[in-house]
Order: sequence, then structure tokens, then C-alpha cells
Amino acid sequence: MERTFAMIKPDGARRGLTPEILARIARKGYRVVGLKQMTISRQTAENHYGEHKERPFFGELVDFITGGPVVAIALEGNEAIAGWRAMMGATNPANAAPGTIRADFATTTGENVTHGSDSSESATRELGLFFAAGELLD
Ligand code: FUP
Repeated sequence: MERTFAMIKPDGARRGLTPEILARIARKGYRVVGLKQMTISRQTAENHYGEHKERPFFGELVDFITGGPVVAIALEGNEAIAGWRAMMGATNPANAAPGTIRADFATTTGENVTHGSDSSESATRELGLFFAAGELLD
């Protein structure tokens, strides 16, 4: 069993896509071991996206992700890290496979509805950034 960090970004939450996305997670068979709505602080956003801090879009990315409530989700399941990324689809929705969340619900890379950890190391780091140990189910 693997755990990963998933997020419904401000665009997805604002557009009312949270129930649809949680339904897809349930149908897939992942166990939700942590779930909360929150507004991300700039410090947490800059930490979360630290790998992109030299990129030209970093400021806009931080503005966007802190610009409204998100839904932070801890998922557990067999190969959940790769599996959740497959459900999201490619970063640029134009390249996302039909049936994926980004293909079905997004049109731009900047506002692509969901986030998912890209490796085991990222999953551990991001789960720790967004959830206190006591907020996750055993
Ligand atoms: P992903 O792992 O699919 O979320 O993609 P990245 O880690 O490469 O990018 C993280 C976020 O940065 C994307 F979701 C949106 C933003 N981004 C841009 O706005 N422009 C880019 O060219 C690349 C990423």
C-alpha cells in the first residue's frame, strides 16, 4: 500500500468539481485517509512548489494556489502515487488523455484542477507539509 498527496486546486474547488473528483477517487478504490478544506499560506505554497522557484511562472503559481480554498486529500491504495497521476492526466490539459480529470475539466496548464505527488519522496514531503500526523487515519 502506498500513500500520496492529492489536491483539488482553487479553480476546481471554486467550480464545484470537488464532489465529482471525490467520486472518481471512490470509484477507483482509493481510501481517503485525510481530507480537509483549507486556504494555503504563501509560505506553504512556496515550500510546496519549491522545485519551481526559479521558473518564470512561479509568482503566478503561488498567487493562484493561495487565491482561494483548496481541498487537501491523503490517498492510500496500491500504487496510488502513479495511479492518481494517471487519473489526473498530463500537466497541460491539451496533452491529457481523454477521460482524465485534466482532459475532462481543464483547458490551461496554469489552472489544471488537481495536484498529485510525483514520487514517493514528494508524497512523504507533501503529506507532511499539509497534514499533521494526527489528521491522518491509521
Ligand atoms: P504536475 O506535477 O503535473 O502538477 O506539474 P509540474 O510539477 O510540472 O507543475 C506544477 C504546476 O506548475 C502545474 F500544475 C501548473 C504550473 N505550471 C505552469 O503554470 N506552467 C508551466 O509551464 C509548468 C507548470
